[in-house]
Amino acid sequence: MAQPPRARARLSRLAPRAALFAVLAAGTSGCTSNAFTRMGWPEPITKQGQVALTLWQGSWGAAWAVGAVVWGMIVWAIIFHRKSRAPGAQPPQQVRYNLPIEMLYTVVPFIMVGILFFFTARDENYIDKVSAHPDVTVIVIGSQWSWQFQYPDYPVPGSATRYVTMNGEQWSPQTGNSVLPLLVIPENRTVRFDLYSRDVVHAFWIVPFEFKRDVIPGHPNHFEVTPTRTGTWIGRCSELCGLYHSRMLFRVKIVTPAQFSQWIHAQQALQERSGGAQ
Ligand SMILES: [Cu+2]
Repeated sequence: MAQPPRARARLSRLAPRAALFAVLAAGTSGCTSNAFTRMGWPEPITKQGQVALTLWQGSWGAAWAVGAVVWGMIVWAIIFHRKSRAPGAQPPQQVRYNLPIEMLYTVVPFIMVGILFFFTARDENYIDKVSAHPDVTVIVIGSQWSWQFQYPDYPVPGSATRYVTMNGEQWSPQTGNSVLPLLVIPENRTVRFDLYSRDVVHAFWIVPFEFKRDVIPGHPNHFEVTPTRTGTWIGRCSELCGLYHSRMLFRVKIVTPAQFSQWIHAQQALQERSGGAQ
């Protein structure tokens, strides 16, 4: 349909501005943060998390590339293969039962799935890998509705658990985050988690690890990470485990190896004096 000249003139005035706005929006958001390129994920704080993020971004990149090709072909077909309005026009030549094209339809998706499968399997193997001798081991015990952390490499003779143990309390509006169980781990060291449950199924989740794992009664689970950044985060239970599931939180502190050694030895001495974690 032909547009009136005034509307067409306005469109041609607005189009460059819209294009400029799109370029600016993409440019400025890219400069201030790369949240957009992470497609909703937080910044990873472990080596394994970085691998998961790269897989996520690669999958999106592949999906956008396939989408661009498909949309391009749709637009091309719409523009160049419209039905002719000429009287007596015939339908275009049909390509049903064209063997090479039908084989292409079948083989190309198989190749795409194969490529996604390859990278997923490779990265999953890396993320699931545990070393024979991790630098630090943490025993994680989930129970309704809190966590306990034990460090079996650091004994506390005479205490109930025999190791350095962090208890804390469940989150409450009165105390807030101040008494949540505290998990301290060193940066740039291999840290192994052994997961146990005292009652029902929980799940151990530190969001910027880009990873969670179920904590199942009678079925010990484990995994290993190498933290890459110091800081403090909140950990969660991510498996609905009863009334106060949402309050099953803990604090995670990643510190330098020197700070970790200082902290764990201070805890050891403190808990030895007091007969264990209070
Ligand atoms: Cu739970």
